Amino acid sequence: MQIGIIGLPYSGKSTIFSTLLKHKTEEPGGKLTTERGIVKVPDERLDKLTAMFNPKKKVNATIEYLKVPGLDKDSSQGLSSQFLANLKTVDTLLIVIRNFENEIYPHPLNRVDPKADIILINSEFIISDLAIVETRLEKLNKMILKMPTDKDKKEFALMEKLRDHLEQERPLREMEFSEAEFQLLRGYQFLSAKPALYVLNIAENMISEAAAIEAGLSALLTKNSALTTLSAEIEKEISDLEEEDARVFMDDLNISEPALNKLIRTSYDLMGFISFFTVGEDECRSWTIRKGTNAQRAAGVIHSDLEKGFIRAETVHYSDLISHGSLNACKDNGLLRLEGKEYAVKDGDILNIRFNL
Ligand SMILES: Nc1nc2c(ncn2[C@@H]2O[C@H](COP(=O)(O)OP(=O)(O)OP(=O)(O)O)[C@@H](O)[C@H]2O)c(=O)[nH]1
Ligand SMILES: [Mg+2]
Repeated sequence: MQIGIIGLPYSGKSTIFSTLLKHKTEEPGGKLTTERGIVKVPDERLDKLTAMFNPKKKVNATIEYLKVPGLDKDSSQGLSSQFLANLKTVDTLLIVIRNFENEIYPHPLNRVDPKADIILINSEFIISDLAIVETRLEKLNKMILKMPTDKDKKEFALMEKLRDHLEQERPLREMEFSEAEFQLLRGYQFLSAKPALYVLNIAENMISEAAAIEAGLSALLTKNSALTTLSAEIEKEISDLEEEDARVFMDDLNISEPALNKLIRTSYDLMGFISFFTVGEDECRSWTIRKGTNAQRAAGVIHSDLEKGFIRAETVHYSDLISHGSLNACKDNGLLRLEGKEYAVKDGDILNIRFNL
């Protein structure tokens, strides 16, 4: 599961990426290669569990981010094939939108207008998707004329539906698809169908206005998209400081945690992920599953043997454990359940898998 970081030139992609990874950034306008990095998903619950069980190791869930350069303001040529190829493996887009002035590195269109940038980027994707759909419709049309099949006719009808939607300048991510349609569309990698997290990169002196700015853009949000605000420069400063100094710095700015934490959690949610935990003296750990995953499959995320030999999942919810103070107290109060294979694991469940090989 990967998130691709994209955005217009000088929007702050490298600053955000390198801060996510706590590395130094390259010069603006620099390297045109993609870079990838694994980032821990911050989770206060895991911190509390770690304090309770005092294990040797704490292991956070992770997300992989990919910085994908090459989204240019000059769209006369369309999106570059390199850019499109780089986005192939990406499930979700993190779109950096600029909302700061910087005379040395000006916006490519010499403007600070987040609304216009969101529309511009979406229309690039819509145009690119529309070209794919039209090519496919032509091809299907020929195939159906030669030899009509149900399969091709179905796909033709679906492609027409996509074309109508795209022609209204709407991204595909807001459409509902059946499972069969979804499978049919998978191979096409439509950009406007990927879930999108807009990250508004605002000037350092504007963070107190963040909520108002977000509200002003909320009308642009569709299904499968979200918006979060940060100042890349501030986030970079926080990450460069020792924990103690960072605390003081954040207190001064009246912020309770780095905005990057929220960004990471929001991208996790947008991808449809939830976490369950395992706890013990050796290790407290957060695991990633899709919403709706059953207990047996969730066991397989830990180890394939646990899935194969699955018997039951001893389950207690994080909030019950915290409110009762210990696993034993949960047991005494009937809060430690034995769940079977088909149990849909909930966000915040603590599991202990009983298995037999
Ligand atoms: N004032 C201000 N400057 C910023 C902010 N974020 C980034 N910058 C500056 O803007 C310039 C471009 O930032 P980058 O992170 O390199 O942007 P980029 O999107 O990676 O740029 P390219 O890779 O060249 O397309 C750098 O000089 C940053 O220091 C911000 O929040 N406020
Ligand atoms: Mg860059």
